[in-house]
Amino acid sequence: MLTVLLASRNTGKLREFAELMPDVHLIPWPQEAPELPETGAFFQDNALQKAEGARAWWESHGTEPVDGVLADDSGLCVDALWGGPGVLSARFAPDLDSYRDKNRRLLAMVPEGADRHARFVCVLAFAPHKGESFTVSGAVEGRLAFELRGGGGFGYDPIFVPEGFGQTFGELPADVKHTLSHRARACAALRARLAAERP
Ligand code: ITT
Repeated sequence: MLTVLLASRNTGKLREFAELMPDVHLIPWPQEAPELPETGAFFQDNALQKAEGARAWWESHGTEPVDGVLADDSGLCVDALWGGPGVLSARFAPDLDSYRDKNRRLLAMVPEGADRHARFVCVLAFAPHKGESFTVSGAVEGRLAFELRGGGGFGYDPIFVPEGFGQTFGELPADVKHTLSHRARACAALRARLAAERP
């Protein structure tokens, strides 16, 4: 079984990775570990920065050997907001504490009658114990709902309706989200890449 350090403090992501990769032994990023900087302009830069930063820290502080370190940089890209909040999704509306309020703010920023197309994007970076890091990605197209719907998922799930569905990710069961989400698609690409490298 592959043992992977998951360089994320986002509990929503942690839960999803555990569900999406039940055959991988995932070690959560320890509480006492430092905050991982993400200063890049693109999802890919930030994912690599987090994975490699975590690998460097684990080399001197790790409590068990790992096959590699996984980091996820993701976000919601809204066409009517020129792709925002995008790479800044975790830092959108820092004056608001709850995602309920952040989601309301985001919806209020979209002008009436505007194109409501949006997509979730996920870039995963994998830094192997030894060797070169690489990234894979996944996306899911959809549109913004007109109000928050559903209490499932996390973050922007209650305002995102994936293409082909009438319900938001907040309303759809997790196992449905996992058949089509940006993170599920990126995980499938990661699995394929790892299988090719470790037949
Ligand atoms: P880590 O860096 O510790 O992993 P983070 O929350 O800072 O956690 P990101 O910088 O990648 O992670 O920010 C991504 C944000 O995009 C996240 O905080 C959510 O608000 C949102 N997001 C990403 N995937 C999502 C999903 O599947 N459902 C809802 N919101 C999502």
